[in-house]
Amino acid sequence: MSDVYFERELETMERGRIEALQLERLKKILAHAYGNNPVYRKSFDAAGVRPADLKALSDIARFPTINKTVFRDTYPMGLLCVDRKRVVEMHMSSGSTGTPVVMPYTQADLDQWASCMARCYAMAGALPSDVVQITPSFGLFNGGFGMYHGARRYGLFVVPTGAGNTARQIKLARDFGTRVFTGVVSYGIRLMEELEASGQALPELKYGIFGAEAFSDAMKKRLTEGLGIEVFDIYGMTETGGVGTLGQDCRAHDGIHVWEDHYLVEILDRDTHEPVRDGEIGELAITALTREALPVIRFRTGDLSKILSREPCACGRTHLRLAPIMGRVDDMLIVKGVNFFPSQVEQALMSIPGVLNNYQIIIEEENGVTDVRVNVEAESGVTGFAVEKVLKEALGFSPKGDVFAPGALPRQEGKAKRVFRRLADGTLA
Ligand code: DLL
Repeated sequence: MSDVYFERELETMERGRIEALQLERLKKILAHAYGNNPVYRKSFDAAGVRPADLKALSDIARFPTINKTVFRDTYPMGLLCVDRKRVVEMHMSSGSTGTPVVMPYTQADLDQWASCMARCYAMAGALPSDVVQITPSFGLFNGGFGMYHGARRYGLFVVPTGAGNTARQIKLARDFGTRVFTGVVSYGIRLMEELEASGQALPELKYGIFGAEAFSDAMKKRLTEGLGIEVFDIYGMTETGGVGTLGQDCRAHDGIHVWEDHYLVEILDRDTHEPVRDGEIGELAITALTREALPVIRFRTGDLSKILSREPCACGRTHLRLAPIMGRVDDMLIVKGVNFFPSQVEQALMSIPGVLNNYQIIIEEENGVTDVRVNVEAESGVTGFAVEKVLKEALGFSPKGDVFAPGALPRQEGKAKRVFRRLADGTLA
């Protein structure tokens, strides 16, 4: 397969060289965090480890893990590892609990972000001077600016629309000949629906880069076919430095390549937090090897995945591949003794002909028993009974299924909210 690269040599390094580079960088970053931040120093001291104890990559397991709580407890910048005067930008996610997570950047961090993101554009097949339309919002959310920094680095022509106003997005895509469309997954769906409803097409459009939300294979297929483009699953988060820092799938669509020269990947057992073997599902933990202002060390992301392969890929890249994110550790629902993830509900719903793309999973208590109701938009002819049958086969129990007319269920700007709880007064939260 012929492929486009942004940093060919680094993206195709043989595994021995990747691991040697990781070890060298890991030693440096542990010393940097320990030497320059009291929160890290205290936590290493409490675990009885020093940066100098790390002799091999596997020794990372001796160091303490962190999670979002540390960010929240040290708000706004208690994890900073450089002089405050060197910080040039910040991004922030408020998450579902509303307590913010802040990521500060030095100029070198912005350059690192731009390079990771530029690799993602190249990996999708984009060429310098292609037109890219950036629809995640520009602001505290890292999506808009990250895609912007990377596009400038790669030399794309940026149409920075930001979020919303789909009719205008379509007009601009036509007027400027957008070849690469970027967005959160639910915005890709919105674009597809609006094009279908208005009978328009975007003949210049070739690539869609979507992420920030769980992305079932069935939804990828719908977007690929509905938009008539090649669809990519891009991954990243505030804590690792934003969209694209962790990687994306390539044109072989055989897992998400993680930029291993910049990040060390571990998959941990969800309960014990001990590393698991390749191929086993667990919580993804990330150590940032090349970030200055706030390098995360063994950050438990809350995302569930598994390592698919460390072998070279058909695209020529050698960086390991992760399974698409299956859901978040705390997203797992337990109803009638059955554990399942919202992404399984999506996968099942999208397999039903006539079922549309907008749905809600509602957890409700009736007489002290937890139950689940799935609301979905569908074309006429699809019955609640048919939906329940498919859900029963997929999940192993029967949630209630209610069918709504196209456009009847609420939609959110930005990341879609899919799971709701019914409060005592009947409203959804
Ligand atoms: O969502 C970064 C991003 C922006 C990625 C635009 C892709 C496109 P946060 O708001 O900090 O950052 O949310 C990070 O979103 O831990 C995952 O749970 C989820 N997430 C991000 N990308 C994917 C993906 C951005 N490709 C959190 N598939 C992460 C599934 C994803 N979940």
